[in-house]
Amino acid sequence: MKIKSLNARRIWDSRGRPTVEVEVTNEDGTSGSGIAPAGASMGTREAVELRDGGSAFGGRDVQRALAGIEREIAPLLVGRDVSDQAGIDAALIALDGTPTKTRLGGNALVATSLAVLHAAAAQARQPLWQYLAQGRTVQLPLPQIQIFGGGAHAGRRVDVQDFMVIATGASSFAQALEMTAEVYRAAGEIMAARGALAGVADEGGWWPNFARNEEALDTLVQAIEKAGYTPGSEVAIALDIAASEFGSKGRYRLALENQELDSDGLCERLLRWLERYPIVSIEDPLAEDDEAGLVAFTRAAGDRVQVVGDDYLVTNAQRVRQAAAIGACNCALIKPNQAGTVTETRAALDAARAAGYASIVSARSGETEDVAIVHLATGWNAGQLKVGSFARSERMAKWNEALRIESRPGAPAGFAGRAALAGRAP
Ligand code: 2PG
Ligand code: MG
Repeated sequence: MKIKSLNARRIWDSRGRPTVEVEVTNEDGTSGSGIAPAGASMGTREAVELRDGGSAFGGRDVQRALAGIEREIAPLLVGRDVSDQAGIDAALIALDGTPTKTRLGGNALVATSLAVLHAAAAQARQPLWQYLAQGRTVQLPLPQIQIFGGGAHAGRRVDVQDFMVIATGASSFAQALEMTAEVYRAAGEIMAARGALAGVADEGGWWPNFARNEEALDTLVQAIEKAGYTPGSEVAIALDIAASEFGSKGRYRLALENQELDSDGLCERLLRWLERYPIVSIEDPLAEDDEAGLVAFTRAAGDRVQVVGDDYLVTNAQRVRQAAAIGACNCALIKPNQAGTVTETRAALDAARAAGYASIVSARSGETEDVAIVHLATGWNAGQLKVGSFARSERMAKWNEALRIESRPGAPAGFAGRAALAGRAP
């Protein structure tokens, strides 16, 4: 089926910032749209967002990205076979011509690539996850869901970025959400009782009014217990340290504790947390430039817990292969806009799989009502999904979409559950 037209427009994301939406219409009238999300804590090697600069909207307008789509991308894609995702993505990469998509913008490319994918599924008259599964047996992913936001998503109120839970005891996606809803509510009640409730951070997690990073972990355990679950075996903790945000060149500054640690010191601190708390997954434990630290941490903890690479791997197949060769991380975070196209995103996932890594398809801190990542996680059988917290509709739209996928006739073959985690859960 040929692409008949391609249109782009500026819409607004969950932080009220401009972003790019692309709509692809096929010759038979079916269509699909894709929206670029936006990170706040970004890896330096990610596909680059094209923003206008200047004073309007804090320099974040996307008129240049839209102009590139209209003038260059649309003429290139109109008339092409919409189901040739690999060919279209290769043409987009060649048209941009830069290693990190600086000319046309990773935001323009990812919105286009996702729109093409959606339009291909629409003309095949299949839900996206099913179109991607291509008849293979797939499962709903295990969700990691934020309870407290921190780091760059909460004005750096605490150093650690994401304090999340994983419902390790759940046997369906629906049950995982039920359990998480109770923990989220309990955490809010605990904060309210302490007089510490102050709204939510960028991804909907409770604002982290804590005196120490450990206090957030203690509160998380209390919330799990208050919700009636056994920490670890029923509901466990996942962290995104996002260490690149507070450290580089082997020096880490924990502002909350007013401490500076070297790479070994941060490793030791995190290993102590692994002993004291029921943590099953830890993302970016060291900064993206601290490869030796990531290897050392993975060697020390990778058999017990999932060690996730985000800023360090940036959804790049080549970087995943390099990491696997030296033993850094055992799980890859998969974000389409870090790569820039659907095909490159899939290649990173395939590289993770080939290395024996687990994988987590992930949203960004700046999101919209777009639910594509839920379909990617399910249809590609990624095993895990990270979307932010259990509040705000840009997050809930995704959790709710997973419930629709799980409950409709012809649903995937069950739920990945705790078996999707790398490392051995406690
Ligand atoms: C991350 C993401 C999502 P951001 O670091 O994993 O939490 O944040 O989109 O700001 O990079
Ligand atoms: Mg991260």
